[in-house]
Amino acid sequence: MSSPAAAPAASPAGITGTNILQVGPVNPVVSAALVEEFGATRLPDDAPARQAHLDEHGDAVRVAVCSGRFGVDADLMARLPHLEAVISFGVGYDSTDVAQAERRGITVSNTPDVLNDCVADTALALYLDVLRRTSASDRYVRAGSWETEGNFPLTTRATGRTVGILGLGRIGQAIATRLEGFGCTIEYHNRHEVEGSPYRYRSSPQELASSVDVLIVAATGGPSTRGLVDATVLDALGPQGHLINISRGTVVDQEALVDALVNGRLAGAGLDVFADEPHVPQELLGLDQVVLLPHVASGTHETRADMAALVLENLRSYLATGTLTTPIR
Ligand code: 8YV
Repeated sequence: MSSPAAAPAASPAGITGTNILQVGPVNPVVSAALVEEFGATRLPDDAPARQAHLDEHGDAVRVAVCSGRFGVDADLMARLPHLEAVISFGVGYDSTDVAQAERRGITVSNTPDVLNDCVADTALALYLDVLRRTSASDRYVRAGSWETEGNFPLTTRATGRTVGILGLGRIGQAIATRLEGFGCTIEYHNRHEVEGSPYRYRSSPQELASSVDVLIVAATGGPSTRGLVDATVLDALGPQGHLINISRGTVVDQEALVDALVNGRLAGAGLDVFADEPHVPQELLGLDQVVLLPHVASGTHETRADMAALVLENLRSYLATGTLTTPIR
């Protein structure tokens, strides 16, 4: 005979059950804990069921747990009048309406630092792949072209390049450190010059792009960086230049990027993120000089476990003390 499920323990702040809302799919360890440890409810994905759920439970919700992909957007936040905290899985939180949260005194957390290494590793994987064409070479062998066509065309040296980092935060810094191992000269542009940084600061994305071989986008997503890499920046990078993006698709004007790649005004690109995921512009699929990844930068067993642990640590901390461990900053 199975034993009855234990009732979720009430927290000191009295937050439990329908006071905690899961928004969208989240990491399986997090969603299992939300149900088993906290008795949380999940917002249905289907629009009518979602409306009905919000009509019935919206008033009760005090904490929302979401992800960088499916956050608490403006409409949803407006339906949760007693929301106090948003706990988001991922370092990026551009899917949550932070401006409304600030106005209403709603506290928001993300999962910084634990993913720096894996995201930086992915940036380097794209860097090497785009310059040395490893994915394209692999396709060449698999297609039997080595036997029929002969040697693969020459590629571009990856060691000793000048590389621009757009956004020298924690992830940008981890990328720069790795590139130093490749003898690269690092330059950067950031909202503010980083005090004590050994790298040369450039005052705009365009100025940075015009002085480097490869531009790596590591800036935070959201309204303040939307379209930061536009046609002007891409043209400054030029026909010998390469672009890597491991941040958010919205930071780059995707239409301008596709146009520059298709028309040879940019040498190549390595992209882990897109403007409208999981949709990837059709024009990019046939371009051998472009490496396309399905937003996997933090996607290792180890890092996702660390991110899940940090989400749950934030939730437990909020329930016990009313404060988050890693509020956004
Ligand atoms: C996650 C990410 O895949 O942390 C981020 O900002 O983009 C990725 O690590 C994503 O947030 C999952 O929702």
